[in-house]
Amino acid sequence: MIRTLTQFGRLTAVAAACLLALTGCASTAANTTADDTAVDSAGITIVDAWVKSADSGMSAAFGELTNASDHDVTVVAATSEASDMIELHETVADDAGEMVMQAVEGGFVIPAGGSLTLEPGADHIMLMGITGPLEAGGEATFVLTFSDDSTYEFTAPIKDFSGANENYVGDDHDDMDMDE
Ligand SMILES: [Cu+2]
Repeated sequence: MIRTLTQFGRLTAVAAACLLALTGCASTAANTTADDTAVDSAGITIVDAWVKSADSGMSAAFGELTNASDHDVTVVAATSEASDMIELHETVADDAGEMVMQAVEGGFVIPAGGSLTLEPGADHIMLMGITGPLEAGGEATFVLTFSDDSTYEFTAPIKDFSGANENYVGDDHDDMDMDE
């Protein structure tokens, strides 16, 4: 019973966040004199961005996203020439207590006037299938899309890193493990 209530509470919170996002979009659209600060991308910057080097398969991108605006901003998608498919991942403990990563529902929320850190073992931008080797010393460019359809582009250096090997909770579990 307690577990059910907790899950329900979480779902309610997610639903409330979605409603808030929708309300934000609606009021922006209705306000024809909105200045640039109303565009989600206007207040967003990323610092210390980096991508994990990899020969093939999966990799991940990290960094600290800062939101200088007065409203929460939600990253709903990311794209890059470095990977055909990209997901926004969170890392959680599964029923057995093992840390696993999975697509985050609703995207990454960067709080108003705050920041969101993407780092190994936590939230990250998941490159599901890199299009070529990512070699340390190189760089990769990403485009983030926010819930109001505005976008933010950044370029991140590629670095060697031995961690960030959480298992992926996907349909094809064995094939989705990150190789070293
Ligand atoms: Cu991941």
